[in-house]
Amino acid sequence: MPSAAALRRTNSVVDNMPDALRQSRYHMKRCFAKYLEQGRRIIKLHHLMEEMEQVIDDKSERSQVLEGILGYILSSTQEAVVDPPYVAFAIRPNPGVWEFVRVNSEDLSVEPITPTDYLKFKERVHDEKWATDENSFEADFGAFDFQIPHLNLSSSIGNGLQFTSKFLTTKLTGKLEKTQAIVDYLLTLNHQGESLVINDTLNSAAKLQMALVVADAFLSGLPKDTAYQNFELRFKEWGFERGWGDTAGRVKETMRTLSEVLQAPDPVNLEKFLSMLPTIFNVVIFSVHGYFGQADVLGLPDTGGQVVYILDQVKSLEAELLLRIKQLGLNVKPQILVVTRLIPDARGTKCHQELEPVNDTKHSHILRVPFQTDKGILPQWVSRFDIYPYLERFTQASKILEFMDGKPDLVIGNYTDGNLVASLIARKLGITQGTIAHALEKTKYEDSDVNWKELDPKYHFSCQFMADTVAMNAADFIITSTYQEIAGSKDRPGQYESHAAFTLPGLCRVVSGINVFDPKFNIAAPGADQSIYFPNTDKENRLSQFHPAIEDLLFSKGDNVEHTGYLSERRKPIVFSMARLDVVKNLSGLVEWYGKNKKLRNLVNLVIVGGFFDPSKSKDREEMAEIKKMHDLIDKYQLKGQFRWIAAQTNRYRNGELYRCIADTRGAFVQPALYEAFGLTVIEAMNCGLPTFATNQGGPAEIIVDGVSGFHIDPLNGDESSNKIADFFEKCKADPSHWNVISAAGLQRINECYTWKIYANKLINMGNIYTFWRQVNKEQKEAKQRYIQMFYNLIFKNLVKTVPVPSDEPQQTVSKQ
Ligand code: UDP
Ligand code: LCN
Repeated sequence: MPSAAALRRTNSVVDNMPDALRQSRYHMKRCFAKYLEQGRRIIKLHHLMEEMEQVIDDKSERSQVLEGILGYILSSTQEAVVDPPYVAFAIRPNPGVWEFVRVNSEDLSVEPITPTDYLKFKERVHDEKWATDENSFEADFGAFDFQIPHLNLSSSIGNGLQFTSKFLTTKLTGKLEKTQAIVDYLLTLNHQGESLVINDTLNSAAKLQMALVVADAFLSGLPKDTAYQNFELRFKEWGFERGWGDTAGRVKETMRTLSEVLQAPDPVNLEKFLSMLPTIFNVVIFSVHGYFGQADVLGLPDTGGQVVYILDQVKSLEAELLLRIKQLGLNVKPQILVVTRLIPDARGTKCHQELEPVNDTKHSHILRVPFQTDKGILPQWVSRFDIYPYLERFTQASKILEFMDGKPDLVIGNYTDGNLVASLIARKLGITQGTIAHALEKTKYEDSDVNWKELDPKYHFSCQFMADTVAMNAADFIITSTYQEIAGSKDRPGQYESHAAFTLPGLCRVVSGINVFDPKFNIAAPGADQSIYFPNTDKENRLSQFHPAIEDLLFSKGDNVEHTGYLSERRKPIVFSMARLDVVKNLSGLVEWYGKNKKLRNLVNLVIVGGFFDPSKSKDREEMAEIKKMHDLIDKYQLKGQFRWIAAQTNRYRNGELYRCIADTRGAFVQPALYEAFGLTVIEAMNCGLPTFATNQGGPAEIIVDGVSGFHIDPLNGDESSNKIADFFEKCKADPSHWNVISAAGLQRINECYTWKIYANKLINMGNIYTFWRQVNKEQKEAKQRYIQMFYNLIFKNLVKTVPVPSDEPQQTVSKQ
């Protein structure tokens, strides 16, 4: 396809479109006539192209038309809406950047239109009356952001922290008085009412600046490792409180950084100084729907990587907080509370226990709060899609405060439900809020916004999209695992980007939902616990106690409750995959690719972990269908002797060793998902030294550098993908060192970018810097909060009433995708 270089007069697609259409006028008129044939409708790019191919059936004529600007414009088009005589186009030349036009099919004239007009085009397909009603409800969250600076380069999206520091710098630059905001902020820092850093004696920038000069001269005369206690009293007299550092050397460094900021603010020193401050001690993390537990929960509905992520996050966060607090010279214990749902009907898990310490931590706990209905405590699990009626009551700040010594400093939500609850608590307590989506549902279902009425009875997307929009607007900062989660890739819009402008016809037109150029977006990728997932070559730490069980799991002959199928040639390398047995994870796709590809079957065995083999054991409709499909594929491709199917595994330590045993066979990990938001299994496998092939749809495309630290595969092109895997093994057969090269490059990639240490450091820096930003930006934040509150009360709460509260009958589940 032609590139943006094809654009002529300006960079705007809209400006170039009239010329482009004029050049191919004859063909274009026929194409537009074809588009109009079926009347009003929404058309996706591949259909636009297919219909064009039908009209211009001569290949060389078609490629002539598609060369140059028109081809570029069409390849950047996400969708079009036909509303005779017009066709409206939504064009996305770059991640996060959209242009909308309408083309009159009669004379091919082109007019730019606003996002609002484009949404109206879409609505007319579904609900004309509402679309044309001048008083239909419109939500415009962007209207409150006029003072907030935005990035404008697609490549800068997700670098919010750096940009915020730059913007703050401009606010503080000028006369010394401009830095008073820093002094005012420092005066608010305290731990349980005890002042930190400075006290009222230093209540102006001038006084603080002077005191820093005196302190610096004094510290220069001390050995670097002198403990703070040795000069604490003198510092107190000058107006300094604890929190600058544990030794003279560290205090001096922090003070110097502040002095430089006061003298002439610059973003690097400002970010460094704010990150050094004692801001965060107590953190509350919400992960509401459950099952949230430390054992025996993986494999239960809705319970996947989010639980793994949070447990690892808590451990790394506590370790980082302990280190920082020590370095600040404070004798304070951090506290982290994961608040989740207490489920009386716990199905053999500990999810009915109110309080549980988090393993391998000293100060972190899981607090479980039950869902209340008018009849009392709700005993059973409810799907995350049906969770909305319980969330407001769940938001009991008092319960949390009971367990914490004082107010939390930071609240972090996870997934729609946790993020909404976090927003409500943060507002109530006036504290900093971060959100993590893990996965937003909106992009997973085509046209899920305009089709909300059909989907609502099953998924309650109206509640979900509104809750997500409320939370992402209320949040002080948003943590994402990848760039693509925010702004997608060249061809595919990001998960957040899909909330920029969307519409639920008959209910609400969101003309500005979220701006992906907002500096609140930050990428902080998770890691995998490296005490569990480490390379197979690390012989000393291998968990050999699991080897007999793993030997049985992989190679024993007979079927049992844990495994079915067998591997007759155990010398062959193993291609391995592990996931929940959801449609979107596409494990059955991998089995089919393998079944079809003779070359691959000759080279390797296939082992997958996921779900159950017995459909009657599953409660989930989609999982049942996948189980059946797997059995059919085993028969169809006669996989006995080459394929082992192992049921879902819940022991992480054994799973770690399992990955390594697969690496011992010089095998590979394959993640074939149709779409994957991030993909923890990808980094687990890479940590264990397994060469990894992962979907190019979503996060894994960013984790792996194709051909260097692993490989990308196209889940929609099974033949190409299975050949790519086969080629790898063929190459390894000819040159065994190839396997080592890819394995080592995978590990290098992990250690450079995907560790929990890197994550925790970034997260606490975000907590510190956005807490300051909140204070500086107070008035505007309050105005926006009022709007969000109104939206929550007038729209969201009414939608919640449409979600049924279950009786005692067993519930139907819908699987997480
Ligand atoms: N997992 C597991 N047993 C299974 C399937 C998955 O322990 O049978 C773990 C896997 O190791 C990973 C998590 O569940 O830690 C899945 O996370 P991922 O991000 O890959 O997908 P999600 O389930 O969150 O969509
Ligand atoms: C949810 C998902 O769907 C995965 O892609 C992520 O890896 C997981 O959460 C952890 O963030």
